[in-house]
Amino acid sequence: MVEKLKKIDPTLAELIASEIARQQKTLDLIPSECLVPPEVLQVLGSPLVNKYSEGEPGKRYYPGNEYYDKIEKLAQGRAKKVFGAGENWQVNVQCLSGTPANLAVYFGLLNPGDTILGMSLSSGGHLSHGHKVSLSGRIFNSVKYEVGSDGHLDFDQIEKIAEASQPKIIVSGFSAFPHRVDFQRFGEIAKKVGAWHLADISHIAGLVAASQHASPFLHADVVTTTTHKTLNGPRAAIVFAKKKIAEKINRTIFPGLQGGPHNNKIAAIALALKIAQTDEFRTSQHQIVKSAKVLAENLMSLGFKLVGDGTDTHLMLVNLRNKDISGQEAEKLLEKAGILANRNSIPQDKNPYSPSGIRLGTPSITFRGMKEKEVKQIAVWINRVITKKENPQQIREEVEELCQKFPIY
Ligand code: DSN
Repeated sequence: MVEKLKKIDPTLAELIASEIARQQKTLDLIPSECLVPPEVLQVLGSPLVNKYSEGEPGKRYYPGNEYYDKIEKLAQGRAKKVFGAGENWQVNVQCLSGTPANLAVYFGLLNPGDTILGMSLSSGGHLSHGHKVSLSGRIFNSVKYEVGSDGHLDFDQIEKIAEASQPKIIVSGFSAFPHRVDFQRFGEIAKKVGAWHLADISHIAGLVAASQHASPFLHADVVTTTTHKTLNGPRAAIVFAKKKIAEKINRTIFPGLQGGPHNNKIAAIALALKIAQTDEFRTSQHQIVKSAKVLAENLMSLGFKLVGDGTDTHLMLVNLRNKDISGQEAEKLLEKAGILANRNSIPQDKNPYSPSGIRLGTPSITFRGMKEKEVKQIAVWINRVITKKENPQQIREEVEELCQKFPIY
């Protein structure tokens, strides 16, 4: 296969080889990224790519879908099993990714101008939770809540804002929030104001599947998740909805927002969900959280300030305001040292392009086999780059040496 590709398109073959080498030589601390098992990659690149199957299992607009029906049902059944979604839930595995999944929920359940209450970007919310540059904030009226001054969720404030703004949807679940989410409290507030509760568990889906984080299913009306973060599957998404509202969301996904589903991705979701039921997966999720704690503690003992003073998930947010360096500069220097960590807004930041934080996470390095010992070393490297301003090239050599001991495949 590789030899054939080299013949047909040496330029592309070279670029792919270079990217694989880059991944091998780099420490990926971006918390939304993972290291997909080779079998999932195989399924993604299988002949399942060749087919159209608009519609749903048993009700397609194309012939020849006997096996796709079975594959999609397999993915749906496993999704319900892995997340413990009971009889009153329906599942849709056709969404191409997280933002389309959230848009399908809004467009399915709301009318233009209705209010969505979500967390602000600088507090850790996601663009698709009502930010003004996203359709979620352009078509709908977006109201925001912030984390409290301690970096934690302030439910009194959230309840007050919900009562005042009367949203139709309250979004819980975040992109850059390092602590556990109390889905029950969100559910109670949503019920009180007559709103739907959408729990977006994209970041923590793997933790939820492995019981490392409480499940939202008893407290939400809709649960969305991408499948490529801690869940470690293909780049796609799943939408779970209570049966009474599922049809509206399903019809928004197809034919509202999408045409033919990507069958290779649906099969890869099915496989990722099978893997998510193994002891090995559960052990990895446990290690992800353990390693994140160790990284957070070590960084704090080296003088770094963390938003919310630590983590109890897979990610943390470093506040760089006391370090005389912007998030963007830190991101660049770390990249030169072979460490990928993305710049991120932190509370009170105004400009997401030039924020004062960086976001770090442990999923990718954990799936590579790294544990506490390596994580402590990583904290030292981050300190040498950001605080001591050592030559990143020197550190890069040390990083590459460690990476060699932990091959990505
Ligand atoms: N871009 C993803 C993240 O990094 O959290 C969310 O879409």
